[in-house]
Order: sequence, then C-alpha cells, then structure tokens
Amino acid sequence: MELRAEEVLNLAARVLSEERFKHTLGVADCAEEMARHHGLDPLKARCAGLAHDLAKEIPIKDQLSLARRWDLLHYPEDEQYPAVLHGPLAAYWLEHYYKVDDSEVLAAIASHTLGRPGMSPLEMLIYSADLTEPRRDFPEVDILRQSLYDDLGKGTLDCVERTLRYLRQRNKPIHPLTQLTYEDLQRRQNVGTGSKNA
Ligand code: DGI
Ligand code: FE
Ligand code: FE
Repeated sequence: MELRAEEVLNLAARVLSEERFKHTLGVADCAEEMARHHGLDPLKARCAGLAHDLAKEIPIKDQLSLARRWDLLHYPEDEQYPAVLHGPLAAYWLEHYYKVDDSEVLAAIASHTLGRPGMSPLEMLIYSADLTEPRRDFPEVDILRQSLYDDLGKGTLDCVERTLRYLRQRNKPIHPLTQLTYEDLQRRQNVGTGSKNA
C-alpha cells in the first residue's frame, strides 16, 4: 500500500505530543520543498517526513523490546543508545502492520537518525530536513540550509559532520553507522569532484 499523506498526518497527530507534531510538520514541509528544488518526488518526501518520528515517543524500554522482537538490533550501540531505534521501528511497523510497500519511503524513515552508507537522495533529504527544519535554531543551521540548497550530497555531508561535532562536544559515543555514513558521503563527494583522494 502507498503511504498517503493525509493518513500519516492523522496518525502523527494521534500518536505524537504537540511539540513533536510541530517538528514533524516542519520536517515534512522542509523535505517537500527541498524535493521540489532538487527534482525529487515531493509527495514521497512529505510522507516520509510526516512518518519519520512516529515511534519516537514510545517508552524507551518498549522500543528496546520491540526492536529485539523485530530483529532490528544490529550493533551493541543500538542497545546502549536506544534513542537511535525509533526510525527503524517506525519503518518496520509501517511495513508489517500498515502494509506500506514503498521501499524508498521506508528506507528514508529507517535511516533518518544515523544515515547509512549508500543513502538515496530521498534518504539524504529526510536526514537533513530533520536537522534543518524551520524550528531548528542552532548557530550554523543557516549555513547547512544553504549548503543543502546548493548540493544535496554536500549538504548532507555537512549535516553528518555537524552531528559528529555535536556528539563529540557532548562526549556522546559515535554510533558506527554515523561514522560509516560520514565516510561514505565524503567518498562520494570526492568521486563527484574528481579528487585524487577518492
Ligand atoms: O528524533 P529527533 O530528535 O528529531 O532527531 P534524531 O532522529 O536525529 O534523533 C536524535 C537522537 O539520536 C539524539 O538523542 C542523539 C541520537 N544520536 C544520533 N546519532 C547518534 C546518536 N547517539 C549516539 N550515541 N551516537 C550517534 O551517532
Ligand atoms: Fe528522529
Ligand atoms: Fe525528527
């Protein structure tokens, strides 16, 4: 089944707190606009944006047991920092219980927190919109917005770099997927610009 924007909007309004719902609308608007600008499917972007945090407010203990039951734990860090599980959980739930079969949208929801090597443009879009939606106001956010407008791949690389910096500053351990995503985007950027280091 296709994920319909109206349905997922209602779902988000039902399961999310007011604050999280506002963030969700911000991500959906931002993703839709970026999709139009970069020639991607705006409706898929909107749906993925609306769905990305659907599992965020499930109590962490329950997120962990669902992830265990659904076989979504792949790294020791997944259990150590269960705040990274809500994307894969939402995607799994939509696929298996809501019968969503749009694998592009499901992947974008699943990878929105950590990314993954080989991200599609839609995955980059949701990862980056999550960080740069209008309600985000950290100091370098406007630079990231401009970078994403100019070049989705480079902009996403800058977003992951900012995430790495943020985690290091707060002495939070880097999840292996965040590091792998960063290295992959860097490599793709170098290939794109014909750098000898590629
Ligand atoms: O769900 P949002 O708050 O909108 O944003 P998000 O899905 O990017 O989740 C942010 C959370 O994920 C935040 O608690 C930090 C955590 N996170 C993201 N990447 C990493 C990480 N935590 C660790 N330890 N390592 C990571 O690489
Ligand atoms: Fe999230
Ligand atoms: Fe989010």
